[in-house]
Amino acid sequence: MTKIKNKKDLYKPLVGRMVSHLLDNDYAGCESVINDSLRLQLQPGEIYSHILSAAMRQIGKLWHSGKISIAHEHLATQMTATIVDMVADKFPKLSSNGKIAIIATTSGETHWMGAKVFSKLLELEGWEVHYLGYDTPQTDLASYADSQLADIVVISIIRDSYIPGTIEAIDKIQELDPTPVILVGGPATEDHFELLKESNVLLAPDFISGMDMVKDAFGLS
Ligand code: B12
Repeated sequence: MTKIKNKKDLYKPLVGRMVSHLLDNDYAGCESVINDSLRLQLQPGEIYSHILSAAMRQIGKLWHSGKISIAHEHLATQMTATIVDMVADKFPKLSSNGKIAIIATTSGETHWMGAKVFSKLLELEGWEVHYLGYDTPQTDLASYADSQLADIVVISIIRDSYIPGTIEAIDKIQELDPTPVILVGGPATEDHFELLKESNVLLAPDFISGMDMVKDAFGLS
């Protein structure tokens, strides 16, 4: 029997299969990858981070190197929305913890996958989630959070150019009373860590550490 040295050995073939099924418009194939992940006892955060996001990053590389077209990338992106829901539907959901989360990307940022994935992870942990999708103006995000008495506002940011808009949103949300916890996640947070840290928000480099931070902040196990 082949010995699995570490988890990377588990993830790699699953990612490869996911990429080819996404490019073949093969939902059943994608579901078989998710089912195999469950049999290997991968948790939702691992499937989202190490299988689905990793597959989308590979699709991005293939697109940038001209090996696939924008049409293929768009197909994979659309399929991913369904697969994000499919993963969550395969796991039991905790009962309600009575807390409310608002999740969005700010003005201009159209990369929605990180926000959608995090909304599913919070739902599985018993949160009431208001997932606003992408491209929400800063002022509207703050007033919506106010109207819902949100316990947490999660902002996902992929591109550097949206850092100023994200800081503007943070400032507006921090003027609310009561002030919700704010968590910012996504690749752009790593390059601008020091700047965002000054805003006194939680900064998460990945989905799994983001969920750990949320649990710590609210004393949830
Ligand atoms: C699909 C895609 C699109 C789709 C977006 C649909 C979607 N999925 O949301 C479309 C076609 C719309 C698009 C458009 C563009 N895109 Co695009 N896109 C991608 C692609 C291929 C996948 C994005 C994705 O879904 N990744 C999956 C995510 C979830 O993976 P991840 O970011 O690595 O996630 C990990 C962590 O970052 C973190 N994380 C991520 N989000 C969050 C959120 C929270 C709350 C937390 C806690 C953690 C967290 O956790 C994950 C691991 O645990 C990437 C390639 C890539 N490397 O990601 C390029 C990429 C993001 N795009 C890029 C670019 C440049 C563009 C365009 C400017 C292209 C153009 N010339 O028009 C436009 C900009 C649109 C805009 N106005 O914002 C660049 C961004 C470079 C940069 N840093 O600025 C990338 C990296 C490609 C590249 N290598 O150049 N894109």
